[in-house]
Amino acid sequence: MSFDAEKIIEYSNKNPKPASTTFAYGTAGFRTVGDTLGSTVFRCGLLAALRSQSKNGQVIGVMITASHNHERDNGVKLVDPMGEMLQQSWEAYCTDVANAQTSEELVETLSHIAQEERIDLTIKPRVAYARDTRPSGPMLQAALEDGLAALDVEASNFGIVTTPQLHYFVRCLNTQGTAASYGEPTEAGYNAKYGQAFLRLVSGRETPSKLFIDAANGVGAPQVLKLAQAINSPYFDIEVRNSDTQTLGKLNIGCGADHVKSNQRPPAGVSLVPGSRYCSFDGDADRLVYYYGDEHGAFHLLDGDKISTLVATYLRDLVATAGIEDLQVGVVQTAYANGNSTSYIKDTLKLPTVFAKTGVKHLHHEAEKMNIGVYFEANGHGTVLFNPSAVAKLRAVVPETPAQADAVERLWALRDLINESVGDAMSDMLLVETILICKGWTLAQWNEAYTDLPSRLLKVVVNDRTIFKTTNAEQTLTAPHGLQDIVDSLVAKFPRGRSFVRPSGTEDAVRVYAEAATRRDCDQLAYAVAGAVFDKAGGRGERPAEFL
Ligand code: 16G
Ligand code: MG
Repeated sequence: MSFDAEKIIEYSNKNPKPASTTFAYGTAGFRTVGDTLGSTVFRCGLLAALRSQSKNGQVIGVMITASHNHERDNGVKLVDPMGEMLQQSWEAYCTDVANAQTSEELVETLSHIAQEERIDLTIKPRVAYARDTRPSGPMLQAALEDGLAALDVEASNFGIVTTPQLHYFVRCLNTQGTAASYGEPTEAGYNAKYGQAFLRLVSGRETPSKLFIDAANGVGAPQVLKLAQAINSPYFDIEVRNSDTQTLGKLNIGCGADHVKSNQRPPAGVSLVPGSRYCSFDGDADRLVYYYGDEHGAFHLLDGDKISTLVATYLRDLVATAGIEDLQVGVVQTAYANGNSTSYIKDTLKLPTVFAKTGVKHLHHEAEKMNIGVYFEANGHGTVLFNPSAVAKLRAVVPETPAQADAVERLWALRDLINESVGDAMSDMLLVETILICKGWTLAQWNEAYTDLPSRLLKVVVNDRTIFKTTNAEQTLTAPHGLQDIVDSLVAKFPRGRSFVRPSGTEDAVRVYAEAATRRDCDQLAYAVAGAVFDKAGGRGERPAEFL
């Protein structure tokens, strides 16, 4: 059995590759100007079909989104059968397929992959797909559908949903009717599963005040309204801001989780009232940050690190109350985690913590190694994983007291509340709300756990970012030669100083992170390191301004 080459070529000729562009499957798939992505998305349809066949006909997901990026951009990524990110060894295939220059070369590349992976091409491929609200979405969806038609895929279109919802649907489809059944693969099924788990956990407690949600003018807006409708309870009293998905030019502009985290200020359209509660999603609703304003007008951000410490503390305490021995809660962070959050986890919570490289797939794999792995990036992207040994231990408990029974029941309910397939702003928000309701905490009380060290993130544009190589979870540069020594000598000048340099996986730039005991020291360190990168490694455009 081989491909119907003629059919692939016919469809491929309808979706020609722009000759001069090279595409790369980066941290979160392909991402660039939406109008140039037609051939790439078409080809992802073909590759998703092969991936499905290589997984014995299980459903593979394809999501068309560029998350927090500008509306003119778009992107595409593949989702593996359990709702996790595409296995890394296949990323190179994606890049190869996207860059085949002609339709004939494309068929050759596909045949090569089929041989390499020993794929049984007689298996019926199955693919589930969705997109966000971007204007290039319909055009790219049509390109994807061409790819699916070219290989006779059994396809399910989930319409306009959040990225984590698509991950959830894929996992549901592949576990239906098994012991690992994850839920109904529909929007209503998603809302019922997470909504019911939430109500199980909070019923009987005091109802919280209204939560204002900044939906970045993206797909999270309509979806969170549907979730609220399904929950239909004063425990989830929300008001959605930045919910305009119709007007061009609004998506992620001046709003959304990335804007709030990067600029450390509230989004457009939201003026903070002391005592009120706020959170932001990003454009595809897989990131979440909370924030509030105090009576002195100061802005306080509760980012992914704060979410992770809140969740880890809650889980640790429940495990202790449940009296389950050898069930360890651990935390996975990236180098971007604020230094004080890491100290808090180690020294106060006394929980194990490890660093992973940036990007959900890296954190996810580290978290899988823990009994209960809590993973969050500082930018608000993350979730919790219960590995099979944790589930077995939970199942084996025979509670002796009502308190123990309650803790065990709550751990089960939490597992239902959490989208284990991938970080999910809506599910994470319900998790945070649950913990705050159960503790009776305000955002200010949550914020008391530790105080962030001042930090600064800068971007340096260089001639060639591929010359930057890192090790030690991206905290140490191994190339360009000598640059790490300079960073080390700068860091040594500042109390509690820490800084690292890494090439971005999503943009043509190098990122510089710095933190130190004071705002002034932190900024001096950040600009000194950025200046060194610019001078020693081919900086382009304007040299990062010295901090005065
Ligand atoms: C992508 C990643 C995000 C990461 C960011 C880093 C996923 C789904 N998304 O958005 O987790 O923080 O890239 O971007 O993995 P950078 O490499 O440009 O700094
Ligand atoms: Mg996102």
